[in-house]
This record gives sequence, structure tokens and C-alpha cells, in this order.
Amino acid sequence: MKRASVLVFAGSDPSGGAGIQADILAITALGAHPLSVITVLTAQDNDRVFSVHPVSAALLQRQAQPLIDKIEIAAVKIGIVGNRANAEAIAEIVGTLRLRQPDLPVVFDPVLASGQGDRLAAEDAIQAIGPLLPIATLVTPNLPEAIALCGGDRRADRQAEALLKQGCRHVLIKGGHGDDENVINRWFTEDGGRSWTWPRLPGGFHGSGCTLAAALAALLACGKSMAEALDLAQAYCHGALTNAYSITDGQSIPNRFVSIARGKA
Ligand code: PXL
Repeated sequence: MKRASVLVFAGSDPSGGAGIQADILAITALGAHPLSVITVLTAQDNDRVFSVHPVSAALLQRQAQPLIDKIEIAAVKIGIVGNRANAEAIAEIVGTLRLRQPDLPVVFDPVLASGQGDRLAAEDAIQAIGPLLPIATLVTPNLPEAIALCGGDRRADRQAEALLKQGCRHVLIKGGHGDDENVINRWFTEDGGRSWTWPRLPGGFHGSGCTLAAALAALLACGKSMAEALDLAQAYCHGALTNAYSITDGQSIPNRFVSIARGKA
């Protein structure tokens, strides 16, 4: 039986909570196959990032080439890229793939810092990700990222408008970083959108954003529409957080082995 492949560009998180380790689990759990190109090595635990080491753009390209030469890519997921040179290399690879698949879905999680505010790029993160906004089908910033990417504007509709103007087709602004009772995630697209309200779960999680973006890429790879993918991926992510487990004190690890239907482990 053939599985749809998701080409992932993301950083390694040795703690197993976030980054490509999270993406591999979420994509596998949702029935697609992860092809994992590592952009950055990090030194971190479940709470703090201690250092960030981008691979060279040539090594990034070297990892991707045998995959794109042989395997049909059904979706692309982009997490942290480390620097501008890597962002440019990824944009070029996506450009090549789109010559034969103009509709290839690309999910871009524009991570500017870890959940605790630690740096995840070797350069200015906003500068670094510039080439990726125009090629994204869907961008998934959290509230601080949406504000930072839009020059400080605090209104979600104006943030989304600014991002859509840069060329991406859909924007999901995630409310997880607020402190209201509920988390509101807002979807904006050229001709509409909608919002979802989730009860805010107690405690902190390491890798929730990666889990959601990877789940979205897997569902789009499996042929779901954007509206369906957004619906199912959030339900899956909420289930993964509800069933999160602890490995030490501090942030918990989302449990990616939950069923999409019931959000149960
Ligand atoms: O959750 C954002 C993120 C993405 N990628 C890597 C990370 C983190 C957060 O820590 O470490 C590699």
C-alpha cells in the first residue's frame, strides 16, 4: 500500500519534544510518510534552547536531492531553517517541485523563538525567513510571531492581510500564547476563513506548534481540503496536548499517538 510522503525541512530537537522529532511522529500518526531534511542541530532540553547550529545550504540541498529525484512529494512542511541561506535553498527546492506540481501544498511554521523565548536562528529570524512567506500555501504564526512579522500590528485581521499580501494563500493565527480562558485560532484566506475555540489546557507543552503544522501537512498530503485539514489537525493537536506526558519537570511532551477522531491516546 502506498503512503503519501511529506518533505519536512526542520531542526533537530534532541529532547524529542519539538522540531523534526515531533514532525516525524505526527506525520506518521496521521498516515503519511515523513521525509526528514534537517536544517539545524540544536542543543536543548524540554524547556530551554542552549545553542543552534544550522547545516550549510549545500548540505541541506544534498539531503533533499535524492528524495525529490525519486519520491513523489505530496506536501512540504517547513519548521526552523536557521538562516537566510537555508531559507533560499528551500525556496529553490519548492520552486523546482512546483514546476511539475503547481498545487503542491507547503505548510510553513514561521518559528521566531522557542516557546520560552530562546533564539532558534543563527541570524535575525525575521530576515532569515523572508523567502519562505511568498511560497507558503499556509503560514501558522502564533500571536507573538504574527505581531513581529507584521511590524507590531496587534489586530489579527490586519496581520493576516499583511501576510497574505506577501504571497501566502492561507494564514492560521494561533492563540496559544494568550492568557484568556480559551485558545482562539483564526484562519484567514482571500475569500473568508473561520475561527476555532479550544479550552486552554493547564501547564506548558514543548512542541505543540510543530505538532499542529506537521499534522496539517500530513492531512493535506492525504488529500484533505484546507478547511478539513485545519479542522482535523487542531482536533488531533488538542488530543495530543490533552494526553501529553512528562519526562522531567517543566514542559510536557505532546502525545502524538492519539486518534484523530476522538483525541484519545
Ligand atoms: O516549537 C518550535 C521549535 C521548532 N523547531 C525546533 C525547536 C522548537 C522549539 O523549541 O526546538 C528544532
